[in-house]
Amino acid sequence: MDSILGLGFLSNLLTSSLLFSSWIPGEHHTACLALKSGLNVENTTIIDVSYVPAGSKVATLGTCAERADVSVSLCRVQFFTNTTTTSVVHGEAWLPDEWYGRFLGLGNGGLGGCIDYGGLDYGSFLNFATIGSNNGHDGWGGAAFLGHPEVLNDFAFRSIHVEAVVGKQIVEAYYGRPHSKSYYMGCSTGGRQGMQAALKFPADFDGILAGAPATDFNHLVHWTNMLAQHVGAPASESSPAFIPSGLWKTVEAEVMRQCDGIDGVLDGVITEPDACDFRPEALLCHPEAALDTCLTRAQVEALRKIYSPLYGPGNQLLYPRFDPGAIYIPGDLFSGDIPQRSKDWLHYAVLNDTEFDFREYGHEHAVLMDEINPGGVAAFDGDLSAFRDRGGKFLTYHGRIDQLIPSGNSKRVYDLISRSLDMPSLDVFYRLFLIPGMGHCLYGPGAAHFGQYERGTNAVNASSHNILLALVDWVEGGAAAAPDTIIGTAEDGATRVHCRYPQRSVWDAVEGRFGCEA
Ligand SMILES: *[C@@H]1O[C@H](CO)[C@@H](O)[C@H](O)[C@H]1NC(C)=O
Ligand SMILES: *[C@@H]1O[C@H](CO)[C@@H](O)[C@H](O)[C@H]1NC(C)=O
Ligand SMILES: *[C@@H]1O[C@H](CO)[C@@H](O)[C@H](O)[C@H]1NC(C)=O
Ligand SMILES: *[C@@H]1O[C@H](CO)[C@@H](O)[C@H](O)[C@H]1NC(C)=O
Ligand SMILES: [Ca+2]
Repeated sequence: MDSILGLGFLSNLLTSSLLFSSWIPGEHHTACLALKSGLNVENTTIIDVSYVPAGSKVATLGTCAERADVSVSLCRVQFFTNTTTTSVVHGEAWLPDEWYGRFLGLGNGGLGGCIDYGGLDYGSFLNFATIGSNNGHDGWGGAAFLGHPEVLNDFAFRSIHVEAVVGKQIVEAYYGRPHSKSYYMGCSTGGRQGMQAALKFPADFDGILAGAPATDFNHLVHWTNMLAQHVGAPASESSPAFIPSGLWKTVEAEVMRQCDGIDGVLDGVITEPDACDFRPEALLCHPEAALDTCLTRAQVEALRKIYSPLYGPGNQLLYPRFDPGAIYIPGDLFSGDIPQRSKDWLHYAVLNDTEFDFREYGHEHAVLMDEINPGGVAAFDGDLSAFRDRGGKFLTYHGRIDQLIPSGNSKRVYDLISRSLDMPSLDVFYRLFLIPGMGHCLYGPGAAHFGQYERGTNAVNASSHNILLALVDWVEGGAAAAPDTIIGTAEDGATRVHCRYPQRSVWDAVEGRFGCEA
């Protein structure tokens, strides 16, 4: 059994004592279908219950994906919960035959609206009873928020709480006993939801895995809009500052030329982007330069702003800078228009004016977003004392070439919590792993696979290489099992140790690899 989930002493303990080894074939099936009439959860309607054999593809709820993979045999419960008279959360519980007693809630992405089916498959594969929801509305966009403040509340803080409250009851009804420990996993908006859960409902989860959290959400939206504006959005055709996508390749190569070697290795990965003092003027056109590989003064000026932190008029920091090394995403920050998620947020949640013209956008809108803070979405609050005092464990990670949420924000959040709780080191309950060479939540030239998101990546079975399993070890094994490092695996199979902030990742020329230094 422990080869399936190489968790060392903990998994041995749990697999031997808690597995439903006494169930005979077919019994899962019968118990599953019995839930159709046997579930009675407040405000909740069961849509369907079905037993799904390993290796199936199933139709999904909602419009985000057509079909989903099911890797292990499980009981699937689809439901909706009325959170108020004007709002409803749709969700699914995937209850694997082979259950180790653990509960796992899942987050969402962007402004969605989309049940994380990849996460349901991954969680149930790792023997968690796994619950995902649609965040209170369907699809990737934010139109559902307009005129529906309770739908906004589901998105801002409530849907994950519904997963915990409703999901735990479904789990108990099916397996005939309550879960042992509860976990949460999400990235981006899912990271913000994890932070929100720890702040607002500190008893919901014993362990939270929150990737690239979109915390200080309103300022993140403002930063997104200002970066787009630096290159001329939303009317970039007429802007001398616009940088065409082809020229971004030149910029990225120049960033690497200036900063790749700072960490001692020319490997296409900038270990510490904050040590990179990128000078865009190196690309300024001079008479001999080829015009498609050099920049005008206006373009250089735009880059200078992009690679600087965003300050308000009173010189207060609003958001950290774009990480040098982060790679251009077509259709996003620098494509010449305001990204759709930002438009939706302003149109449907903040201004309630679908005609708003982004040529009018400015700092006053940041002030307005701060004032309204729809649903308390910001989740920028360092007081995690209730979560800590319950014994909760929080793991977070952030790719250092994140193109959508700068990794500096996770350092800033660490420092905010540290100040708020008066704890110079948060190691006893909160650990941040910074991942060199990883983009937003996953992928990149670095060692970007460490079990953070989905199946199908290398080395998912060992807690040394899998941050979700590392969280389980920490919650269930206590301080001695806290993760000091996480080993990531790159596309080519090479591995690298990732360090917890504020430790630094340092090249060891003797060993020929990176290690961590306090
Ligand atoms: C949920 O709301 C719908 C629509 O308002 C209503 O028909 C249904 O009875 C409610 N269900 C529960 C379980 O409260
Ligand atoms: C059930 O719905 C009522 C009324 O809409 C609400 O006040 C209550 O909090 C809901 N309970 C749960 C568990 O969501
Ligand atoms: C827009 O609507 C939301 C609720 O859906 C509300 O919180 C916000 O204050 C409204 N914005 C303005 C500018 O009135
Ligand atoms: C992980 O476990 C699965 C299922 O037991 C197995 O197929 C796979 O080979 C294992 N992977 C590793 C890296 O051990
Ligand atoms: Ca390097």
